[in-house]
Amino acid sequence: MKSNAKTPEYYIQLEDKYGAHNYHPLPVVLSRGEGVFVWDVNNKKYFDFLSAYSAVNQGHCHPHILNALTRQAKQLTLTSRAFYNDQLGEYEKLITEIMGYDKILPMNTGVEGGETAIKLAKKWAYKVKGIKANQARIVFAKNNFWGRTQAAVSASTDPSSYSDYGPFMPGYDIIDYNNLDALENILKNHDVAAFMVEPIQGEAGVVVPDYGYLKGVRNLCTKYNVLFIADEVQTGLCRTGKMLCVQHENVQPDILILGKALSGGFLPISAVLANDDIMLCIQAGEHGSTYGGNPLAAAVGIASLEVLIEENLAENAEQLGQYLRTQLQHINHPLIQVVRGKGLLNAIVIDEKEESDTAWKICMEMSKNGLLAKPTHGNIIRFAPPLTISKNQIDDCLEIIEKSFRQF
Ligand code: IF1
Repeated sequence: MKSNAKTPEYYIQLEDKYGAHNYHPLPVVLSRGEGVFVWDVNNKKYFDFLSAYSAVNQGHCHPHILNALTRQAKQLTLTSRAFYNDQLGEYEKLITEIMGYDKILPMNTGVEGGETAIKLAKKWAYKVKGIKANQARIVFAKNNFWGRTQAAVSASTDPSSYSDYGPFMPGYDIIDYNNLDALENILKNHDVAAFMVEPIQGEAGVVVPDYGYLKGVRNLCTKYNVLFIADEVQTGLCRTGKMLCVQHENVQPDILILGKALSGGFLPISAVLANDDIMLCIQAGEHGSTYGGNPLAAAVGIASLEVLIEENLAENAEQLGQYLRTQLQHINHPLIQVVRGKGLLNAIVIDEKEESDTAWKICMEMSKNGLLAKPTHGNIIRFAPPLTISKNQIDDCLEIIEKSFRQF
């Protein structure tokens, strides 16, 4: 049966009846995507201003990645790491050269990247730094978000993420984001193995730290012999106008976590990168994953990285991001309190309380007008289109956004 023979309500009810209720989606049922656009089951066309939380930086169904996927899918998809395959090494060589690290450890989801980074930091802490057994501590920033596992929600300060999931992972410390004094204070404890931080806090509402924060983090971590783990799952891969967000301050974290756009939306692919002195602390049999580093993912990863570079997506994100923010700031509307972001990772803060449903209602209005965005908290709307978007398309989007605010 053709999918458009059924109504959106049909699909919404199916998910509602048979799926867990762990999400509250906008009532739009999508069935097709191409570039910056998605279409619903009624063939209504939308600009995608979420990009699957920055997983689709290269645009939906990018032909170069699709080609790599189908070519490799017919050849060999999964071997497990019990054997070598002819794709993984090529991918490892490419990504380490691009990112500037000796080695990569391939995983699948972003949260597994975070888990892996922390395990790696702990190994290093015991084997190299000389922390006593089971004493290693990991420091996080308030309002961090790195996924849904027990270890990740143990680091969360958001009750909707952690409530009723205890007991929690021990050995964590939480400090204020964008506060170097707080960081220095806690790093004085010799048991601290690592500070794990997002260069821009995504889920917190696209919170951009002061310029100099990342350099300060780098310097303090070096001074106190603590590993700097950068969670670039959302900010990485050209989203903020550079290949990596930390490159805005020219710093290199000790451990880098990537995910999301590493596949341009085709597969869950994540990666942890580090130099040999750290990465080789994990030996054979001490960490792994059935799907991590599979040949299909490796082929898709190569193609996804190629698109980012060949299409100059960092530069496009930087230029169009500046333009988008400037134009958004020109929309004179009493509800628009702040426009902030970097590159094409942006947010509008609505002049309302966090519990309000204004942001949701504005997203509904924009959806009617052909643009999909999702609120984060009740009063923040994220604007993160695919990085392949053109200036003309941004202008069309600005028209939709302005109109939606006026109609509201
Ligand atoms: C959900 C937000 C985005 C992440 C950072 C690791 C991960 C994420 C910086 C884990 C995941 C997600 C997951 C998605 C919603 C989402 C999100 F709304 F929470 F804030 F992107 F903006 N580090 N982010 O942002 O990656 O395991 O999911 O592959 O509902 O959990 P994952």
